Amino acid sequence: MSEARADDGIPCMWMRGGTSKGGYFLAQDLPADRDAFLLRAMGSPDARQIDGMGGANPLTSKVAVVKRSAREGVDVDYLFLQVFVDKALVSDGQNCGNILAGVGPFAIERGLVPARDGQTEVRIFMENTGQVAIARVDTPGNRVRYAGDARIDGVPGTAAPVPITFADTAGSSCGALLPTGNAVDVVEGVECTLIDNGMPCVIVRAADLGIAGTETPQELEANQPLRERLEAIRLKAGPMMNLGDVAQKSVPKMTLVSAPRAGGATSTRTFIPHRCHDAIGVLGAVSVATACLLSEGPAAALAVVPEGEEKLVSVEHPTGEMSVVVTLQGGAVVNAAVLRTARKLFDGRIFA
Ligand code: NQM
Repeated sequence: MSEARADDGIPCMWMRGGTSKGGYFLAQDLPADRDAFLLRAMGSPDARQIDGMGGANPLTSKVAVVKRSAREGVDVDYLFLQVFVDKALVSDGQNCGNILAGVGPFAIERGLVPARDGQTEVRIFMENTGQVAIARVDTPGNRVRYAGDARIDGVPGTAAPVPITFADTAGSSCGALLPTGNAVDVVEGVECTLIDNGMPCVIVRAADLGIAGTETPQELEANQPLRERLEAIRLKAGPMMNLGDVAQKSVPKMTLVSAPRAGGATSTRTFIPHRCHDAIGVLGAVSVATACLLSEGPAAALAVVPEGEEKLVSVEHPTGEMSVVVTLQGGAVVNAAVLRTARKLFDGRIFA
């Protein structure tokens, strides 16, 4: 923490990471009143975030705090912070695999990791959940390149690929992949899978809540009885997942699954937890993909998954799909890989 005065501004890079967007800071640059500073910087609490940089959606009100790592075999430590839009709350209670996509480029740009000529591997310790992710960043001529041919659903155009690999994400926040020990629990009369393979998620069949699973996020957000039902399930599921009282937390996420419609493994609509995601979170998708591989449960029953110890599980979402490549050992997912892209939008000082 620095003694920097907020009215002098603080160095910050604004980046798109995957399908999310937010401010990237070096840990040393943040002031002692970090959370108050970030709330002012984003313009929270306010539904429009009119007096700050936030985009009036949880997906665009995010922060990465990055520092050189003291851990062996790790380049940088990354702490993800969710700045709530309409509450005066900054939470480190979840990780974010989309914002993670910008951490490698940011770390190289800030000189925390030397760029190689070609591609640079950045090993990132995710402080929120205690695992390591490996990101590969395009660095021709020892400089980060953002332009490229990779396309991810939910983002227009193309950009340089940032492939990311995760290992050992099971039980990241809940202590176990299936924190209740069951693949199926009945919560509020609805069959659910309570799962955490990087992101705590409650997976329910869309049809069990009276929806098709093809609705737009706007239609689902306008469905007040559905939202109340989902929140009632979530509040019960939180303690069952070892997350305690989740009334003020952004986990668990609520994923409604239905049969795939575009050749994928499953089709999803995800509340994160009170807004409906236009796509799906990265680690959320890893958790849903893992649920598809269980022999029981709402996701597994409807899923179409390929054979083999290494599988591409395509998780369909409202704006396309997210491909998760999972590696199994003895039936358990030991490794997951996703393709993301990131883009530097702005580098300067932020005033709050
Ligand atoms: O699950 C949204 C996002 C996320 C989180 C959310 C994420 C992840 O799309 O790893 O990426 O679920 O809050 O950025």
